[in-house]
Amino acid sequence: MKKKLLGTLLSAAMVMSLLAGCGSTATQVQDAAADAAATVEDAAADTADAAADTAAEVVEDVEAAADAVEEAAGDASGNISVGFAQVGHESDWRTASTKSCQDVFSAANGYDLSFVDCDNDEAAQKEAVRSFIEQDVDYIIIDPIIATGWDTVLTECEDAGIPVIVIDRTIDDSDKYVSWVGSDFLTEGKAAGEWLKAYAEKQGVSEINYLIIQGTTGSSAQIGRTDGFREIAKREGWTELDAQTGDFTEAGGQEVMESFCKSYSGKFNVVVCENDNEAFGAMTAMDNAGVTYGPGNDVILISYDACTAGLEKVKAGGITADFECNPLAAPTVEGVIKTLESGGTPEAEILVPDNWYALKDQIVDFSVDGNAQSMIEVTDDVIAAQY
Ligand code: GZL
Repeated sequence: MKKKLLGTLLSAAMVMSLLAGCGSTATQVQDAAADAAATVEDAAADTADAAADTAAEVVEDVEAAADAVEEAAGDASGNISVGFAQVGHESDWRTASTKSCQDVFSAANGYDLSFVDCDNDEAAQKEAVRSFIEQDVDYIIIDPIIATGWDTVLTECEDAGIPVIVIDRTIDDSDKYVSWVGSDFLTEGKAAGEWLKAYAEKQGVSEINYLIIQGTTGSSAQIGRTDGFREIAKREGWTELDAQTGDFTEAGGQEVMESFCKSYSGKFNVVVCENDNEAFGAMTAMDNAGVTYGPGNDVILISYDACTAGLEKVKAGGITADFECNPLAAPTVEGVIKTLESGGTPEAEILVPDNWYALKDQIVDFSVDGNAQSMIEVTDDVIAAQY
């Protein structure tokens, strides 16, 4: 293109010199000069456009090369890239779940983990998943803060060809994921209810007036535990005085229990906390309100998770019974990924086992859906081995 511009310039110069040399009028020379200038300007513009096009092509080529290098680097590491959108950091259970995933999906084990703590923010969690799509990770793991609102972003994962594995809580409005690995929350709720029935009979408690401090509203853990316990409560004719969310946090549990102590003073004899951290907060509130709880006291205190600190509260006679939800699902999730890597088809649903805990005198025989249940006596050794 430069040649064209150069040729045009030379041609214009030749015309000017010929006109000047053969006695043309000044007007003729001016007109010719204007024509020549316009011609040169057009040629220069064409040259500039061509240069711009070339530059854009060069930029595209450089970007493509950079992408190729980045992809090659990833492939060269040989590591499997995993994006994990975690609920947040709201509880001891969550801390154990996060550690389990970070321990399993480590570089030493052949993984490049992109971990996002979504701080209990549903929008942030969707954003994290979309960032994993942008990164073009090999797998996406999601612990969904709440059970609904997932089909759009899971469709984007499917369109991007990235398999999704759901851990812990469930997604109830889309099936665009490979596997779910977690606990049976409905059974946890039923187990708490069936245990209470058997324990109340043993203790000679004929009337049950209970309060529930629920988990994060709309999370499958909250839904399952509430529904499971209420199924038994309804069958046994117990009275539910109130149910409010403590959002699975200690502060939330304390705040709700403070309100309950004011509103239902002297009227309740059972408190169900849908995780240990809420129970810790509820204990503080009941202490401050002069309400006694635990074996041999005014209130039967039921909790879920059975984390180490929760079992310590059982041992100390605070929590009466604790219904575990196992947070250590990461090794099972890794098994799903290994199956996929080897071209296999993993199971769609994989349950991790839960146990039920109490002190010796609070262990009773009970069944859930006709299945006899065993309980683990809380001892120092059991506490030391817990998550
Ligand atoms: C249950 C899990 C819950 C725990 C809480 O599987 O999602 O979330 O019970 C945690 O401790 O906050």
